[in-house]
Amino acid sequence: MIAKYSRIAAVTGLAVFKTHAALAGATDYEFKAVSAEIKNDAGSELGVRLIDNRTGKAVPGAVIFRTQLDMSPDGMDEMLAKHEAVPSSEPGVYLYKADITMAGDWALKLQAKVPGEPETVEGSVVFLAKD
Ligand SMILES: [Cu+2]
Repeated sequence: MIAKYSRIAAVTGLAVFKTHAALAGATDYEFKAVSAEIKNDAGSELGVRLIDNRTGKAVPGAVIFRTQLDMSPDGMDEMLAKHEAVPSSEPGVYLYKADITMAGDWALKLQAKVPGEPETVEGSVVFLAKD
């Protein structure tokens, strides 16, 4: 009886794996810091690289339509920093200038539309601001 149950579980697991492989999704993408250390200063530059984890390659042409920069990693969810997108010369890298007002960990939270991906891609990238 136990053996029979295990066999069903194994078959079900395989089916789930196949479905996932066939359908790409938002979780195939990841935002990573270009440099995790930033200056605790006005006009500090933050860079993120959008990676397709299936290929390991950077993804250009994403439209990042919503961002928030806050100190949630240090328990200060309501502490926000003003920031704006600035042009990047490296494909797949997205840059921001931010007015950082406190040393410590900041999270840049992003929502993006990625070419060929119907789901919204979300990310949260932590930067350490140093004096
Ligand atoms: Cu703070």
